[in-house]
Parts: sequence; C-alpha cells; structure tokens
Amino acid sequence: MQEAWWQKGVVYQIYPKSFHDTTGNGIGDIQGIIQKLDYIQKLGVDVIWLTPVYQSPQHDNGYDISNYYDIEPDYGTMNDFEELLKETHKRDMKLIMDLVINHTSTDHEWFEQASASRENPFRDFYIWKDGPKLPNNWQSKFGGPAWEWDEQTNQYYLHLFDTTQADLNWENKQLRGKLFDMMRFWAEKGIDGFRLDVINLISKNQDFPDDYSGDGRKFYTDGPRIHEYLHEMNQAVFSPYNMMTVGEMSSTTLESCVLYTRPGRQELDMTFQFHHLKVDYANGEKWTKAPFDFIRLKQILSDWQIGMHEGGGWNALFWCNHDQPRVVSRFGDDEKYHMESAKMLAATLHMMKGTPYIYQGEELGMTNPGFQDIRAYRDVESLNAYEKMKQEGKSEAEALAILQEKSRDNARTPMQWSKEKHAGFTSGEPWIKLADNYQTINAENAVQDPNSIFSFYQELVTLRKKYAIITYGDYQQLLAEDEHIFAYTRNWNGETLLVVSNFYPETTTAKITRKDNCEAEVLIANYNDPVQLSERIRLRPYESVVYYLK
Ligand code: TEU
Repeated sequence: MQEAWWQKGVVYQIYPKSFHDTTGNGIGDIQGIIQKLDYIQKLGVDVIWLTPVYQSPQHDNGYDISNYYDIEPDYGTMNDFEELLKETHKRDMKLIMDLVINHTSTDHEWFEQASASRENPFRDFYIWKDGPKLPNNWQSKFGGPAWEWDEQTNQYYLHLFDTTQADLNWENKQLRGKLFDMMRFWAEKGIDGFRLDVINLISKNQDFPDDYSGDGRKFYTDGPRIHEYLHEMNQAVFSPYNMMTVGEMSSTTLESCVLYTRPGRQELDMTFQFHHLKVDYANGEKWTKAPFDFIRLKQILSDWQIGMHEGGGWNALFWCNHDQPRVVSRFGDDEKYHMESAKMLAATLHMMKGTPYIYQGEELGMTNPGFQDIRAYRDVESLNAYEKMKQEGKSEAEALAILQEKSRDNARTPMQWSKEKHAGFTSGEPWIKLADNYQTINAENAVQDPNSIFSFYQELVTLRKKYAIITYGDYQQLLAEDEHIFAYTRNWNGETLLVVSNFYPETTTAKITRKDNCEAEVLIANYNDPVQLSERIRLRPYESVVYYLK
C-alpha cells in the first residue's frame, strides 16, 4: 500500500463556538483559534479539523449552512479565516474543513428558490413529495417525521435532521456540479482537506419505500449510488487538489467502509463509524441509561481493526467528538480515577491502527458537566428528546438523568483554559454553561505538568511518529472474554506491541501467553512504576501499559 502522510498523522478537532472567544459575546471565534494555535501545536498534532464556520442560522450550530461561500459573522470574516489558514500552515499543521452537503439550511438561497414555486429551476435540488398523507414513515434523526409540509407549494420536503435542514437531491447532476464548484473554491484557498458530514446518506432509494422494521435508514444509508457519487467527487476535487478526506458514516457497515477507503477505488481516505459508541444504548436506543457493554466495545473495535486491515481500508480512531459525551465520564471514572482512566482510554485507542482524532478538551480530560436544569441545555436534538421522553411518560428527573449522560451538549461546554472566570473562555456570558471543575481541570495547569493528561497525549503523538509499527502493524485481539481487560498486540517487521488496559477500578490480573522470551520495553504507561512484562501482569485501577518487543 502506498504511504500517505495522514497515516502517521493525528488530528485535533475544534468546535469553534466553544473554543475561545475574543470579542466578549460569549461565542468562540476564529481569532480565538488563532490565539491558541501555539497550544495546539504543542500537542504535536498534524491536522486541525474545524467544524462548520460557514454562514448559518445556527439551528444546528453550523450544520445548517445558508451560504457555503462565506464565514458566519459570529465567528469572524473571510480575512480571519485566511489568516487562520496561514498561521496554521506556518506552524506546520494542516487544516481541514467540515463539509455539510447532505442538506442545507432552509435559509439557503437554493431552498428559498426551490420553495418559491414548483416550476423554479432550483426545485429539483431538494426532495419533494405529494401529500396530503406523509410520503413514507421515515423518521428524522432529531425526532418526528422526516417530512415537512411546505405551505407555499403544497408538497413535503425531506429532512433527515432538523426541519430547517432540507436534504439535497444528489440525483440532480447540476446540483452535484454546483457542490463540486464550491468545494474547489475552498481547495483554491489552500485548505488541506474535508471532513464530510453524514456523507453516506446522500444517495436515497428513489422509491422512498415505507420501512416496516425501522426508521427508514436502510433506504438511504450507504445508498444505491453512494460509491459512484464519492468517486465522482474524488475525481472532481479530492484527487486534483491532493486532499485528505474523512467521511462521517452514519449506521454504516465494515464492508462499506472498506470500499469507501480502499485506495485504488479513489473515494475517501478514511471513515468514522459509531458502532463502538452505541454500547451504552439499551436495546439500541440512545435515550436510555445503561452501563456500557465492555465485551461488545472490545469486539466492535477489534472487528474494525482486523476488517479494515485485511480489506486494505483505513479507520479514523476516536472516542470523542462534538456529538458524543466525554469519554472519561462515559467509559472511565471522572472523579477518583480521573487521571488514570483518561490516560488509559487514550493509550488504548492511540495504539490502534488508523488516524487518531483528539476532540478539544479531551487532552485535558474534560468531563460531562452534569447539568441539573433543562434550561442549561442548548442542543436541538437534546431539547426534542427531552420533550419526547416526557410525552412517553418519563418524569422530568428521569429525562434529565438521561440527558446528563447522552446529550451532545456534554461535549460542547466551553474549553477550559484556566482557573479564571468562565475558565478564560470569554470575558462575557458564555453561550452555554461550563463544567464547574475548571478550577482544577484546565489547560494552564496541564501544559506545565509533565504528569498531566495533556503530557500523556503529547507522548502518544510522539510515539506514533517514532514507531512505524503503530501505523502499519496488524492487530490481534487478546483476552476477548475478559470482563476487565482490553488487550491486543500489533505485529510488523519482526516487532511487536502489546497493549494491556484495565477498564475498571478493581485490581486485576492479565494472563498473557507468550511464545517468545525476548525483553520487553515499556513504551508508555499511566502509572509511574509499570510492571515488567511477565505471564501474569497485575494491573491496578485503570492501569494501562504498552510494551514493545523486538
Ligand atoms: O452528525 C450525524 C449524526 O447522525 C449524529 O452523530 C447525530 O448527532 C446523532 O444522530 C445523535 O444521536 C452530524 C454532525 O456531526 C452533527 O453535529 C449534525 O447535527 C448532523 O450531522 C447533521 O448535520
């Protein structure tokens, strides 16, 4: 396989709204990112992924774009963006932008045109169906039917997300051409790639059938023409500009992701999949409270490690993003073993094969805020889910307890820079409340402490650069049935990595069968006195050790 720079890279994700505010309006901005570039560079990452900063009414925090060609005024101007790009490149980092092309905002000019009359030339850029009864039983991912009635023209339009996010009709060649032009506009500015929002949903089954066993997703997920569209996009934009691409794949399969990312097919470079982040959904339902299924977590990650390796595809590795609860609160312990468990989770993921993503604040071990009041929540999905849970008979307290664990707002509290007021995020009133642990969990403390979670992430990034086995090695799962330990080996070129992590607060013993007698070096560990490799490794609470054997 041909070597690509991003195979050795690490990506840092920025959610601008919550990163750093320089104007005092309580909303992060592009100048705020520029001020913090040195901090990001210190982490050693190669790429910054910026979630959407295009013009948007912000019903879904920028994933509802009203103008692809300009910057949201709350975040700054095009000049600010160009300065950010220049300053990022100056520090030897790359910048990829978020591309939301499954849908636009209903405030986008195309939709305004399309909904003006049935004869409008833009009508076919969206998906319209006759009423009066709903065209099918598909459900919006944010709750309720996926169809909204348009009074003006007496038809329904499809929206897989919010009612203000209308799905684009990818069957229309002229639309595809316009989207590719827009992508080339950003490529010409010199950006280094794209993260493609819910990109595996763009091709819908044109019969729009009812779904008798689900919410409709089987008729548009990894849909009929998806590979054709991605290849076309690749040839029109990604290949000519030599871009890095990562596709966000909703409810996808391993088989599809191998096809999306196998280099010869010229579609995408890598994919995000979410199966490992549904192991705490009771009966597959997100809005539930359930302990996470550890055996399943290991199995899913291991299957994807092996499957993508054997299929010649490439994984994007992540625990966190702007849609997910904080991992230390989710699979670790955000109180007693905060430091140990945050580091253990990091090591377990970063030693896998793929390109790791660090979501802002993850490197500090930022936690879920545990909001006690529904008025603290901002996210449209959470607010809809709260209402629905109450309608279904849950008490306010029960519904809130679920939001505390599952809400996307868990990831969206302001970045904790210092112990100053509002954690140094803003001099005004933050658009969303902070977690109240910022006095202790903050960047100022972390960067000067060689023992911090931040320093540990720094070390993980450095190791990836130094040891080719982390990039290229294969993967074998060990102790698949063990209820406490996540263990695996990587092999490459006569070298071996052995990763052993205790996911629980009890001490436990890992029995590792070894075929060889060679000396093992500890590459990284989250306790200062890690045990030497033997056939029985005693692991303390949340202990993680990575051994290197040659
Ligand atoms: O998310 C896609 C998506 O389906 C989810 O991760 C979503 O948050 C989930 O259904 C929650 O249960 C992407 C973006 O990352 C997200 O922020 C946007 O809201 C969404 O697409 C629509 O553009």
